Amino acid sequence: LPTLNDGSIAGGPLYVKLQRLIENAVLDGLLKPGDALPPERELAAIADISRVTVRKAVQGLVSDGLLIQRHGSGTFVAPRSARVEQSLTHLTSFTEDMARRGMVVRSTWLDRGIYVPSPEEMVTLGLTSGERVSRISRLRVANDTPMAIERAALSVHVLPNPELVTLSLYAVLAASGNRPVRAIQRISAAILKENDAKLLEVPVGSASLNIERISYLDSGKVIEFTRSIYRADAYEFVAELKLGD
Ligand code: 16G
Repeated sequence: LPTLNDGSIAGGPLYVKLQRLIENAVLDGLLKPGDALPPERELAAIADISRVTVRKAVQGLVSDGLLIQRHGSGTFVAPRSARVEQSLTHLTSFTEDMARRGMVVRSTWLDRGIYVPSPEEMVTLGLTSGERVSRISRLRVANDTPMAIERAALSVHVLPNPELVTLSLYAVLAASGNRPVRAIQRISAAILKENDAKLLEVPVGSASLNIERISYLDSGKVIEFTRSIYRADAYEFVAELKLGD
């Protein structure tokens, strides 16, 4: 691994830099699935950072599913799944998720406009009467594979012009100080019907993971109500579980 101070990794906290370094090493094939990570004290010496920082970086990558820890024998690069894995512990956007894996993101627009809200949108987004919604519906594609159909609804006060979203919705929200910081996500299984199956380029009757995300600002204000249909053969969700009290 190169050192953290050689300028090859952009700024940010040291543990994040170390995470990028390890992620890049995996992307570039320097570290392969099943490979052991050097011990904590060695990583600390190589990167010239404290063991506490190394531990924080490694634990983050374990929660993300990139690394696995085996008690007594160390930390390893997780076996690569045939599916794209999304962590259930971090609030990230599709663009960020794919970019982190070195995948090229593209979207096909299905719909983009301002509408009279449905009763469900009114309640979920907490709209006042007469308030409109911006809806953006996209087929999300990574490395030329259609991954998901995503239909997002936001108050026009949050997104006055849906045409502004070209690549990333969250980037547009961040620019106006509306990037959500918390979300509730529900995932359920479903079977794809004709139209959706066609868009996702899988046979009718294939399985999908249907996800509903309601995301919030720090103030508790609802920002986004999004329904997504993910291809079950292309995507899986990973969460680290801890014994609670
Ligand atoms: C993710 C979110 C979706 C959000 C989108 C923004 C899930 C299930 N959904 O796909 O709610 O609107 O990211 O992505 O993770 P963007 O910033 O790339 O447009």
